[in-house]
Amino acid sequence: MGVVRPVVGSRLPAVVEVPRGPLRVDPEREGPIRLSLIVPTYDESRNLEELLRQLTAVLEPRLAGEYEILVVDDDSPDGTWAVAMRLSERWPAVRVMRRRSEKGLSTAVIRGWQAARGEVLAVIDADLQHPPEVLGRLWEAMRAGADLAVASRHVEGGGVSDWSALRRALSRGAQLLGLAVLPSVVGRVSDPMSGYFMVRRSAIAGAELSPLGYKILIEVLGRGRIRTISEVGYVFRERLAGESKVTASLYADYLRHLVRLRLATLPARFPRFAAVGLTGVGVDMALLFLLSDPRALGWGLTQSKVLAAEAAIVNNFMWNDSWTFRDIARQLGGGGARLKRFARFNLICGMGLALSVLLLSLQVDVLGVNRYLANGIAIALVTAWNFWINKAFSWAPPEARRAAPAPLARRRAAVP
Ligand SMILES: Nc1nc2c(ncn2[C@@H]2O[C@H](COP(=O)(O)OP(=O)(O)OP(=O)(O)O)[C@@H](O)[C@H]2O)c(=O)[nH]1
Ligand SMILES: [Mg+2]
Repeated sequence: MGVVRPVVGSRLPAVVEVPRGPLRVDPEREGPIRLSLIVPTYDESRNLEELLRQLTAVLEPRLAGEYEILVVDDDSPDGTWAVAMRLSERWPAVRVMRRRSEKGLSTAVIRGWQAARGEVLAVIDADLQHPPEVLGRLWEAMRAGADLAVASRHVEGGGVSDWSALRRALSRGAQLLGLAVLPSVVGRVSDPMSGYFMVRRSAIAGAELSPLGYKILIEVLGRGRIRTISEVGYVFRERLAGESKVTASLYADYLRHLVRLRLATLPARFPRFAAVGLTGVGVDMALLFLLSDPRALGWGLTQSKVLAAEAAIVNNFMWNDSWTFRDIARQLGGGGARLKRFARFNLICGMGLALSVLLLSLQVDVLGVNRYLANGIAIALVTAWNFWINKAFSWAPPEARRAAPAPLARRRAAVP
């Protein structure tokens, strides 16, 4: 950890202004402290005193004078912000932000981080479902060098208390969906739905965050520069008091959030790959006309289609090898190596073709989707398949081939 100048003696003002503008955390703050813990609240007045008592009991022995707890309240009708103000007199590390211009859990957390002074930024729910004592282990993980320390329900020592089968299924289903849409983000942690974690300021500073709904951790993983991750098991407890704010519309938000992040984090090569794919469609169409149309050669349709598709595959390979993946193709070499790449590309695109037929009939015959919409979806999915599988197998950088892909930098529960 860098050198930290504690704010000795100077009490931070208890009322914190709401930052405006883009949701971007600054790289540095005046008078830095070591840890800022954000507590987003909406109608949590009955939980706050007990929560703050437990939080300060964990943090004071470790970080006295070098941490802050920032309650970010969205002008709760039950006056949570007023209760927080009163409690800040008893616990000087507590500060309060009362938001009236914006609403929502994720932006509350980011506005809190923007106003915070910590080198490490953290978040915890206010309803005591996240056991405060786990903070000690998260902090140790950060001290040991992690960029991100996540309290997880799905590693050793983790779990959920009394969840119904339906809620468990919904939670796991959301995780699987995330894995399908954004494997390189959601797959980095065992509990991507966790709302209890710490992240190093330097890992997210400067990145414009754009979350939707509840899943702020996915945003941090997707847009931050996170190299090392630690996970610490915890049991998600029952709410102490008050009511859940989870509604069905949050599932729709989650889906939109995933798609938004997917588009924002597409590799720079993808647009080139998609453009090459379009030229392939042109080649395929033109040849199909030339070979099969009665006004041209008038050959059989199947024979013509196979030739047209193969010509398109050759066209696409040439463009991708000399443009989309040019830098990697150079490292891999020409001649026999290029032929091998072509063979792989051909095989993968062939599988893609079979996949698109399957996807089309599944959507049209089983789900009753409009055939043109279904075709559009099938083309999008198969383009993604072709891109990622070819990236991994046809144009894998030489070093990635020699060593098996390094497991994602992750040390689970590495901390006692
Ligand atoms: N500032 C702010 N906080 C919110 C908002 N919605 C929820 N929160 C807080 O975010 C935390 C998590 O919300 P919960 O409703 O407990 O969600 P959950 O823990 O996923 O679901 P439950 O298990 O049903 O409690 C709590 O501390 C809430 O008070 C919001 O719109 N603004
Ligand atoms: Mg809760």
